[in-house]
Amino acid sequence: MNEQHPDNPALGQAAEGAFRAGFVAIVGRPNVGKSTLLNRLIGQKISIVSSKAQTTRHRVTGILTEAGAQFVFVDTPGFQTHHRNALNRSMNRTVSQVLADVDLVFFVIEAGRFTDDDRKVLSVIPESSSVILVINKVDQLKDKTRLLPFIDQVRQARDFTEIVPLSAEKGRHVDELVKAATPLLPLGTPLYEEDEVTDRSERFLASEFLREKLFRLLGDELPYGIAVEIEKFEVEGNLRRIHAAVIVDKPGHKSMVIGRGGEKLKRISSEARVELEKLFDGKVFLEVWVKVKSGWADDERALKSLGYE
Ligand SMILES: Nc1nc2c(ncn2[C@@H]2O[C@H](COP(=O)(O)OP(=O)(O)OP(=O)(O)O)[C@@H](O)[C@H]2O)c(=O)[nH]1
Ligand SMILES: [Mg+2]
Repeated sequence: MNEQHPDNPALGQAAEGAFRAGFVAIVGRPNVGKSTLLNRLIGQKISIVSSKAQTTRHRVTGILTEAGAQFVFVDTPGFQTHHRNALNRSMNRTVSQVLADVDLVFFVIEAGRFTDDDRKVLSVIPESSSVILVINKVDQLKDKTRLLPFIDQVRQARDFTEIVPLSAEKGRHVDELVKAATPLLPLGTPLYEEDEVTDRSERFLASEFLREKLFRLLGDELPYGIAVEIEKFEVEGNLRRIHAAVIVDKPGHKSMVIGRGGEKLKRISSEARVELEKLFDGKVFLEVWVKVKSGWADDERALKSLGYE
C-alpha cells in the first residue's frame, strides 16, 4: 500500500515497501475454526483443534515472517455466552485482554451462519479496532450463490475493513487473508526472530497437545471437566522426559479416562507422544496419570495453579 507522508512526500516514498510488524487477534464464538486458521496461517500445528466447542482455553501465538512483514497471530478461546463458571470467565477475560493489545482483529464466523452469539463477540471488539471479517468453512456451503447475500447480511453489523471468505481446513484463500492484512499492520521492525513460530513454551505445548487427545478421544461431556498439569519437563540431549497429570472433576471420571485395562489412557498418551515428537523433532518419554480435583473449573485458585489467567 502507498504511504503518503503529509509533510514530505519523499518520506512517504521511502516508507513504501518498508517492513511491517504487528499483532493480530483471532476471535469468534466457539468452534468456528479459529485454531485451524492459526495453524494454516503459520503452516504448522501449534494450536489444538477438535470438533468439540471450547477446545482452546488460552492465548496461543503463532508467528509468520514474510519478506516484507511479520504477523504475530493470537488465537483465543471461543467467546462464552452461555456457561459461566470461573474457567469460562477466565477464557472470556483472555479474549478481552488480547483484543485490547492488538493492531488488527480477524473476526471469524462460519459461512451461512451469523448467530446471536456471533453478534455478542462482535460487541466485545473495541469500536476503534480494524476488523477483517473472516468467513470460514466456505467448503461446507453447498449453494455458493448464498455467499454474496450472506456477506451483505453480515456487513450490516459493522464497518469491516475487509471481508475474506475462505476454508482454513482446506487451505483455500488463506493467502488472500494474509494479503489483505499486510497493509493494515503498523510499520516497524520484526518483533521476533525469523525462525520463531510461537512464544509459548514447550511445556505449555506439551500440556495442550495432551489435552487435545483427551478432547478427541473422550466422550462428549468429559473433556470440559478436564485439565492437564505438567509436573516434570526435563530435557536430556534430544530426549524430553515429561510427567503429566490429567485432572478430572469427579472421582467417577477417573476410570473413564483410564479405560478398561488402561487402554484409553494408553492410546491418549501414545497419540500425544507421537505428535510431540514431531513438534519437538526429538524423542519424547511421556508418563501420564490421572488425579481428581473436585470443582477445579470453578475454583479461582486451582485455575491459577493450572496456568489459567
Ligand atoms: N469443513 C470445515 N471444517 C473446518 C474448517 N475449519 C475448521 N473446521 C473444523 O471445525 C472444528 C472446530 O475447529 P477449531 O479450529 O478447533 O475451532 P475453534 O474456533 O478454534 O474452536 P474453540 O477453540 O473451541 O473456540 C474442527 O472440527 C475443524 O476441523 C473449514 O474450513 N471447513
Ligand atoms: Mg480453538
